[in-house]
Amino acid sequence: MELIASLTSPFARKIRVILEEKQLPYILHESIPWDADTDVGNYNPLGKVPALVDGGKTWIDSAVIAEFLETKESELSLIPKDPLKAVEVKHAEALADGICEAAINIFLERKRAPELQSQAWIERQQGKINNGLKYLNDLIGQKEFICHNTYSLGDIAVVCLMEWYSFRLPEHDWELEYPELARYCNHLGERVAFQSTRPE
Ligand SMILES: N[C@@H](CCC(=O)N[C@@H](CS)C(=O)NCC(=O)O)C(=O)O
Repeated sequence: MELIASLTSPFARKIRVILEEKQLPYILHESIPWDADTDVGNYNPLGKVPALVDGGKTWIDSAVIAEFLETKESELSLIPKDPLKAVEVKHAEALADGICEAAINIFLERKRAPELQSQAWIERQQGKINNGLKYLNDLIGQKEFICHNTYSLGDIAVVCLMEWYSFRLPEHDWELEYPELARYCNHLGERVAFQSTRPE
């Protein structure tokens, strides 16, 4: 398998963590979608990472790729076989990914020339982040894992989100505001798959 990814993308990191956790061999094809000479468009018409090539077929979107990887033989299952439990895990993933999209919107907006930046847009995105983080913090509470007392794709999505948020928007001291979420992320972040994929 060949994974088209940039090393800082939180969505691509989800897939790198899954591949490590499932011990599935792959080739990392590094490509930064924002670079002028990026080749991401050869793999994804939307010009986004991640994309995954396997057996002549190319898959796009981290949620789709995560589901595809579940079809591969591995001792570790990250999406439950039970349909309702699977939806609950994907719900947690969608929540984390949605918060991540809002955070990326702020990150990109801040890269624009100051006179072009919209404070109203930034505040709108920050509202989604704050509501989402409070929801996650309450959902996780004292638990070790977000769903069903079992490590899953939902946990991977949340840790990739929070570590990206700390990495790119460090001015928000969320660990103080959301202590349950912080405890949970710090604990899970010790797993080798997170350590070996952490952006510098
Ligand atoms: N829903 C997509 C989002 C992927 C995404 O937004 N990737 C960003 C990098 S973090 C990207 O490639 N952006 C380039 C662009 O939007 O043109 C997924 O989960 O894979």
